[in-house]
Amino acid sequence: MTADLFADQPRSPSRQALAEGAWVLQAFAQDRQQALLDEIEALLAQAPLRHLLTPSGHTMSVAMSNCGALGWVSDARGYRYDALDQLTGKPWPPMPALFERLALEAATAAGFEGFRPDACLINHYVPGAKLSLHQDRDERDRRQPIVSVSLGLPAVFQFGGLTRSGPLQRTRLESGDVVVWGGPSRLAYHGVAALAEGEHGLTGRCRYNLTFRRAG
Ligand code: MD3
Ligand code: FE
Repeated sequence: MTADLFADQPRSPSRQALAEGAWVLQAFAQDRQQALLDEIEALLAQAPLRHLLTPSGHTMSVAMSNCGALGWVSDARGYRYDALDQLTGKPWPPMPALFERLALEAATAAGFEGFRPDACLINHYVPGAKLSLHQDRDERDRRQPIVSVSLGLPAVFQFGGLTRSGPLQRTRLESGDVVVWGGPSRLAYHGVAALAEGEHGLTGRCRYNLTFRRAG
């Protein structure tokens, strides 16, 4: 067995400012990774991963699903939040208590009080999958932060300013890292570079990202 088939070495939690209002909480979810992955597996059995169409008709390379009262969806009609999963015709599965707790704790650690997410987008990346530079602007209350949790293979996160053409900062996000975006960074452009080939001890050849939002 090679070293990269083992789970990551323990890392000590630390908080690092990425920009004003944006914090990387390194290893914040480290001790909950397997429990989070178990929940993800159960959620995806109820609301399977699927590749959504962008409004311009392209298929996204990242596969997605949701849990919580609202789910983020994209199709020819545009981007929006919807209470129903089009694939199953049913509401999205409820958000696990473990997810709600983690999102609240991470937001609090970054200085945002009382974060109660009603939407959790589950993103699934395999090597080559990427998320082009974009803003998250489909949520009603932009005073609420966004919390994102990385699991599995590492990703290079690209973080820009309030215009698409500004310089990009690049940060490597590893399994167990949590990022909180709020305040002046809430509408910053961001994306994820094409996932590199690899094998992770907990997820195999993929990365999950959980994105918690107050959408409604
Ligand atoms: C920066 N997902 O689903 S959230 C997304 O790794 C998305 O899958 C990323 O971007 C991923 O929309 C992680 C990162 C994120 C979310 C909101 C932000 C970064 C942000 C809002 C402002 C600035
Ligand atoms: Fe985003």
